Amino acid sequence: MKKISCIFLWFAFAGFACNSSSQPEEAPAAIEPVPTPQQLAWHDLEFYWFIHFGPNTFTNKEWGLGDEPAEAFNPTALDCNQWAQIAKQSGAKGIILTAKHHDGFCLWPSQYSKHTVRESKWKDGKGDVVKDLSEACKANGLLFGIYLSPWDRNHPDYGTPEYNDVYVNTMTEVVTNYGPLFEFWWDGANGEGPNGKKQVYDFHRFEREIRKLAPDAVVFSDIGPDIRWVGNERGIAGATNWNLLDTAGFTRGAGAPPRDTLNQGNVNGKNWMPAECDVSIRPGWFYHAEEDDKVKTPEQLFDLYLKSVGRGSTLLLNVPPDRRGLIHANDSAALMGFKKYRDESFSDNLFKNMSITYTQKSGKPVTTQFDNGFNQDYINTGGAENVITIKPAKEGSINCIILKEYIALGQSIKQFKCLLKNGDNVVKTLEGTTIGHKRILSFDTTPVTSVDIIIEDAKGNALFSDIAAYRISDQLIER
Ligand code: FUL
Repeated sequence: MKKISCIFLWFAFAGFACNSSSQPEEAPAAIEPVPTPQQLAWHDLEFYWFIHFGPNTFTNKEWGLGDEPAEAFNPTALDCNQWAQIAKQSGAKGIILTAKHHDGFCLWPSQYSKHTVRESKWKDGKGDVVKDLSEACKANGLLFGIYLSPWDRNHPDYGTPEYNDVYVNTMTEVVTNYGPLFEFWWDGANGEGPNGKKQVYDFHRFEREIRKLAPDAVVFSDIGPDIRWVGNERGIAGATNWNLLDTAGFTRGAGAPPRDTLNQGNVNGKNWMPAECDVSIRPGWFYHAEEDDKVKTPEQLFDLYLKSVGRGSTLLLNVPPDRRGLIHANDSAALMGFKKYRDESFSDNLFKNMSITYTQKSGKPVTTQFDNGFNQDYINTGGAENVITIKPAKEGSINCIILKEYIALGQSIKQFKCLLKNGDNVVKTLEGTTIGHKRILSFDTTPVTSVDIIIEDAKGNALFSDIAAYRISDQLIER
């Protein structure tokens, strides 16, 4: 491990020396806690899909009671390849499937349940949606993840200690048969089972088991262990968003931290626990025909992207297949529009050929020319009160700045300002708090000849892994 990081640092320094007039500095100390390699890889995914599909799709419900007949599940033209292809075309990096929702119905023929696809008429009980989707994801170069509701309104053992065995067994089945998984999703919603009882979940055991079964997956719940809920189902992260959370004394579900804490994180939180923004493309999580004209527009989806990915979080967008078992044309059209907006918006970086001046820790100012953004892992621009001056090679008008912190060494920046200048005049001042994985600032279009970034408050050094500027369509500016 040590050897790997030495090689890695050597490359970082070598890259730095080639591009800068300065001598390389020693790598700064990490600001603890730092992300695991799995969490770091997850941050980079930025956008992936959720799929809610099951008996609710056919009974027109959001929360089935678990008493619906298995025959209710009967898609007429189910095609997981169509889902995966549209997901890929929309720029998503993976899909998380509700293998079992609160009604307990298993989308695979589980040997631990009698409420599954096997008991349905679909494909004469020989079908397996989890298998089909895991294969379609592989074929389309997408990652695959699983949502397995702990709450089960069908299973006869629910509300007894035996149900914890059932949950571990089903978890083992899906990971073993359909992995590798990039993410495992534990919903905090919890109520009574078919016998009117509530379950006491053995989450410590679940956590030990999932680590053994899927060591490379990140595990989501209100309080992790890897990824936290963002505190709302609207897909909106806090304008201040720390990747840190204190979890001691809290539990999943009703015992979770307050929603605004989940939304913003804890500035000095003990655990690296970034927020994931889950939201549906339609009002409901499951498909309802009466919502066909309520699909979010490409502009609304882009705004959500700014408020999730643009605030250092990820966007988990739910796209529910219809009763045929296909993604509806309205959803797919909105997704293609959303993708087009992202492609057009972020294709021409106006800071592409920038000269950037900042102060090293030693106090020495460094001026570096970048040909095409950064071609090194990060620049260390020093600590609080430092000024980073960017002069783009060509003057132009911008309405969007993207900043990225090098989070492998922790999250440092607490408060910053961007001064947009035309000659010596400051023509616009933007203020922000956290940056983290990515911060997208959008504002009224402004002609600039240079931009000063002032780090007003930070825990340590401000390490940037990217700084870019764009001119996006005026209608897409965050409101
Ligand atoms: C919630 C559930 O109760 C909803 O049905 C949905 O699955 C959402 C993603 O999580 O807690």
